[in-house]
Amino acid sequence: MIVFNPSKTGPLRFVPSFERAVGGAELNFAIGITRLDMEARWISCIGDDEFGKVIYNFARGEGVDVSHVSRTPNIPTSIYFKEIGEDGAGKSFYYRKPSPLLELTADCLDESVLDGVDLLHISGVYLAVCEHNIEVALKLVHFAKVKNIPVSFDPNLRLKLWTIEDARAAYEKLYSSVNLLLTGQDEFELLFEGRTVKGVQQQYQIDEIIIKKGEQGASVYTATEQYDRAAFSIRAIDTVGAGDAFDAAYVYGYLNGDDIPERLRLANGAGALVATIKGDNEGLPSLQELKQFIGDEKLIER
Ligand code: ADP
Ligand code: KDG
Repeated sequence: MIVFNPSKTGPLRFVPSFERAVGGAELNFAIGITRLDMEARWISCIGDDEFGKVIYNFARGEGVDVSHVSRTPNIPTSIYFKEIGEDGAGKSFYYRKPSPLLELTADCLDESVLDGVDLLHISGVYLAVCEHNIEVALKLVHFAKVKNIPVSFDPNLRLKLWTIEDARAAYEKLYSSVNLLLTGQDEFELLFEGRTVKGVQQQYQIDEIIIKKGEQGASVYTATEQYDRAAFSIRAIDTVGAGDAFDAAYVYGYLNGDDIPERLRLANGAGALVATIKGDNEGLPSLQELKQFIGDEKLIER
């Protein structure tokens, strides 16, 4: 999506100007991965219009494989305006119906889309956008299972896009295929209505449930262990995208063979860095920036 970042904080009706940038949970995640020197392929459909060109070129410039991003002349590229509070918390105002994703159906994909892929990541925002997207996601998950590729899923619940009941019904179809469930604490409570993490994990046999807790850090639950890690201390400017950054760094660590405490450290670091900069993905760190921030490498400023 195109995101319009406000020139000042506070209610959108008092914001006179915006800066055009690029956002979208899935692309943020893909960029998070490429900044950490791993390869990412983004599957999507955007408008064949000026904003679509901005997104396409931006993704390509970040080194994301866009060979499976199609462009349609029939539906405009989606946009959203962001409101930012004094504490850095964001509100979204969407202009995305209809979505170009209407033209990306399950028939457009065959197994080769996952050739050379080590992990499939799905964001729940995608599922909210068009009814047939769950069918597309299930087809991809099927390909992933055939190829023995792990699946990570972030529900990224957006109640401005659909109801909690519709979200629950769609996500329910995925949980038992998910290896890593990366979710916010409030989101987990809303989705699972008071059920325990252990209970959810056992029911769907999810290898790891990762709970993101904003400035409180994050926790990971496996079948036998629980790991907790505090957040890094920062001044939050714009927290939108912190969750995607966290996911990308966690998945990076997972694929790199790092243990869970190390993955949590990397992920908390990436989430914090994104929250310190205005924009959904501008703050996504390179590997070196991340290592400097979490204290593994010395930072030479001048
Ligand atoms: P989501 O957007 O998925 O709900 P969070 O807001 O929980 O995600 O943020 C994801 C991660 O980013 C957190 O678990 C934490 O590591 C980091 N983070 C977010 N906000 C802050 C903050 N104010 N201070 C430090 N770290 C933060
Ligand atoms: O996670 C960040 C996303 O929320 C943002 O980039 C825009 O994908 C987006 C959405 O639909 O909210």
